Amino acid sequence: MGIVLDRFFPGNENETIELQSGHVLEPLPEEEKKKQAEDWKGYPYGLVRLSPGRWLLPTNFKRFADRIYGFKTKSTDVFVMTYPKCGTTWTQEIVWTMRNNPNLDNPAGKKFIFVRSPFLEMDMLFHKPSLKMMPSWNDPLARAFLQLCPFKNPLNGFMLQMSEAIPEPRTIKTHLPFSLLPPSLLDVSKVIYMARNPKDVIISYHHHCRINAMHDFVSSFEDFVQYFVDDDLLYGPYWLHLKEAMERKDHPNLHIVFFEDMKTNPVGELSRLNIFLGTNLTEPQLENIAKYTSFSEMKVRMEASGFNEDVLPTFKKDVIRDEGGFFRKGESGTWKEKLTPELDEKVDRWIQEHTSDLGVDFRFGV
Ligand code: PPS
Repeated sequence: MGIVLDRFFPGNENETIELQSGHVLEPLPEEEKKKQAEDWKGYPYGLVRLSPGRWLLPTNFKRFADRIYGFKTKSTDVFVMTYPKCGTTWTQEIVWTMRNNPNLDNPAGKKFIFVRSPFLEMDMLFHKPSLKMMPSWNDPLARAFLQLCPFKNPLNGFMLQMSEAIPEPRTIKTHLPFSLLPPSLLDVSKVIYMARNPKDVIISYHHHCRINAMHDFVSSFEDFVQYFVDDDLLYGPYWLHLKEAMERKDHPNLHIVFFEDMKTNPVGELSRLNIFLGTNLTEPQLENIAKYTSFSEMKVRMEASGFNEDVLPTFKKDVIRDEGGFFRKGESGTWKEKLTPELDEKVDRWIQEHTSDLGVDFRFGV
């Protein structure tokens, strides 16, 4: 038996509704809808756009938007927030480990990451009738749901209810921007925002949208870059996502970290996190955690536990076999292998237009 989370049709695709966040959720124009349907096979119920911001999200977002906006946060919560592919999973593992497994001897550390650290809005992504989130009740996520939410209906938001139910201190993952999250988020809880240079984000996001049937991107790499610079990818616009974080950068409950800095100086970045989180870990503990959460160790550990195949059943095994899985390269600068001079110029122009005034100094890898 499997749980099919998308059985609820997300409603009339063509309706315009106002959300509690103040955004107006609208259908895409017909022309754009047609192109999306040709290039993306993972969005059978389509996508919606939210104004202001032009945020692009699955139609299913409207089922969860107000509940996410009204999500009751706690003072012990840490939200790990990023635009997709900026290193969320890495940061989640670091934060969870620093707070719950500082000596690397907690058996709970072996549990699948989403059981320990849920993905707040994940339910909206299960929007393809053929996708079964849980292959069986033996699945670790399904078992965790039964334990944590015994009388709850998973169809009302499987991950959302897990996010509510997990014990404190909660470490919660989200790709949503500040404006779609509870307005008091930073006053109540801590947020770690991870940013990554957009050129590497494009490469990683393209790979993700090809391996993951939730997106199922079937067009060319050139088209994907165009989607990015047009701000037409899920969770975009990238620059506005980053801008909303940068505008709050002086808030004491916000910690901004760059993928590239974490890569070049993990122990230094963990020391900064140690202060932000108030975890009081020793230098040797931080060094051990940096090693434990390095790309090579996380890849081996998580792939051995079936991360690509069993636990994320929406991943396409044939593409993974040929092109690598979720843990692709974990490096900075791999865009140089893939962006042609023309595409690179296009992205440079986009960076110049949109991000040069944000006060961020991207490092593009050596
Ligand atoms: S997702 O699907 O949006 O939540 O992806 P996200 O976790 O944000 O980002 C995935 C990229 O992060 C890389 N990764 C790591 N890099 C370095 N060290 C560690 N430990 C690590 N873990 C994950 C992952 O490989 C993706 O980047 P690419 O460039 O594709 O390899």
